[in-house]
Amino acid sequence: MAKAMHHDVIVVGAGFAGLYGVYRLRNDGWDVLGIESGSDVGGVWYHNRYPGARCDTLSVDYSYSFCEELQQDWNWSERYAPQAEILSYISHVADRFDLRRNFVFDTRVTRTRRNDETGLWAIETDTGRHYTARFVLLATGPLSAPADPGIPGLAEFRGELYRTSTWPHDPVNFAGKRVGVVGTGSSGVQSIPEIARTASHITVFQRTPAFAVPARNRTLTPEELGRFKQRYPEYRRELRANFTGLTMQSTGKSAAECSEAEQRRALDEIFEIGSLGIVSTFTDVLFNEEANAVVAEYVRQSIRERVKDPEAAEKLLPKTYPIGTKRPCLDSGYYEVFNQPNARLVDLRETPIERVTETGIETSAEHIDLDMIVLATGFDALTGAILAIDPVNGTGKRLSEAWRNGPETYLGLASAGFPNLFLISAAGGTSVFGNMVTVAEEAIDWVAEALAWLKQEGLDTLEAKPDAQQEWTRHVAEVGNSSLLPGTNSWYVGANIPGKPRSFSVYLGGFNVYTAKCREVAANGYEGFSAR
Ligand code: N01
Repeated sequence: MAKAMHHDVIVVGAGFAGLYGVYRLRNDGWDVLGIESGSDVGGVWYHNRYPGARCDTLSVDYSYSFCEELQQDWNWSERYAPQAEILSYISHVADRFDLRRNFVFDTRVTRTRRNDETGLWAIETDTGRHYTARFVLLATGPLSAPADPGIPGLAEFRGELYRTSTWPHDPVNFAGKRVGVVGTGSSGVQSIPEIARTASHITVFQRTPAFAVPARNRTLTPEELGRFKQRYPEYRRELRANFTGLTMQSTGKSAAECSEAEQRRALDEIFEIGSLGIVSTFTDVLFNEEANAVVAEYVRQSIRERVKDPEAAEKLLPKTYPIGTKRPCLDSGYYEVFNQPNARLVDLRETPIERVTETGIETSAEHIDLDMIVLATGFDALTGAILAIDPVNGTGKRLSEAWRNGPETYLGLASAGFPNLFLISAAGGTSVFGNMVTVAEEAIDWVAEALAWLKQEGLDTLEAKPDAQQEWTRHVAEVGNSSLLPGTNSWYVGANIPGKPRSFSVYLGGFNVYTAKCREVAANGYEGFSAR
């Protein structure tokens, strides 16, 4: 085997988190290498280039805050940025700070094993090149490992087969084609209207209807952007002080504290803005069934109004789970697709898919001929990309074994028994319930400060203590269990992956509370970690 190349720190992933990780740690004087499986920077924004892909949080929020000049110079063109613009932003950041020189691309990490004697992690990759590092940051993304939909016969299909999560770089032409889309989460809801625009026919295979509200996306005027820029640092501080790190719409009251007329007015207002903030209209939407039902029924009514055929509308209504317990979607013309003569909805709860054939999809009721199948079938969320790297500690214990009952972390930043392996935007933190860019910046800054502290103290190892991890994991579960989220089958709890242990492991105590806790731990000499 070729000799391993050594670096102080290895960062896996060149998405928002990995790029900032390399930037920050390099600035701090570490010899850092980033490893990325894609051919360039961007992470999920590099791979998920399906038509209609765009951010469903505000562009001015979903961007780096670490450099005032960067946020002053960059001009977002739309309220919700399309994938191509986000990718060119990420590319601009890589150019501006000359980050590509610290990365190897087209390189997938296949295994990560620690040697306790040397204190080094050995990183194996699919190119045959190997690396060692004392510190490893897994900036692999909570929604980046595609889930296998487990549909029999997929390999037999002779038409064109695409996945939204690994969309080709060359344009895909839908014109004159009979397209079948499987999946109606965010990726399906975003891509279906774009595909329906030019396909000769589209069949949407829906297993569970989504709650989607109109994005009301539009261009940002220079005046609007100017208003943000005038007070960007202050705006960022305000965001960091709230529950998600994102612009939130809320009455600040529980549903019960509002009269019916007030409830209606608040929902109308937020619905008109076009925001996922519809699920934070009242403080208890995710925690109280009655409050939840008010919002859920409001959105269901909006769907009834948008879909002309009452039978199709009925099938599109989400009725089996509380709103927000599967991630809601922002849509741009999704429900209106079902008013088009070239579109059809197949309700898989009535007629499940039996198999894919050479020429289409066979349900329990019929065979549907297709020229193209698009799988918008989701991700092995939160743990999939981390466990794909197969971290093994110095005693030979796999992280997958340590997490056999669900992920256990201390603050979402580290897992006991796996020293110097840092997790970014992972289970146990606010992760997917926060502004993913700010969440990543906070985690990276925390790790960078921890590494600087170790160096200053003449130490080189930081490891979560089992009791601190146990207590934190218990707390995360306790807060989660006070909400409605664990009760729904969703990717949040791993229900979309057969055999995955069911666990709700996102910290729902709030981004502001979480970051304060992380800072407090650091200020108390990395309380709950053993440093040596
Ligand atoms: O995946 P999903 P996604 N047969 O898991 C269905 C983020 N994101 O890629 O619900 C038939 O939400 C599955 O059905 P069911 C965002 O956080 C953000 O859309 O399991 N159907 C579901 O309908 C989002 O939540 C943006 O019954 C099958 C769908 O496929 C997360 O990524 C854009 C099936 C999967 O929906 C994931 O979204 C896109 C099968 N065998 C994504 N297997 C932004 O806007 C699965 N399904 C930033």
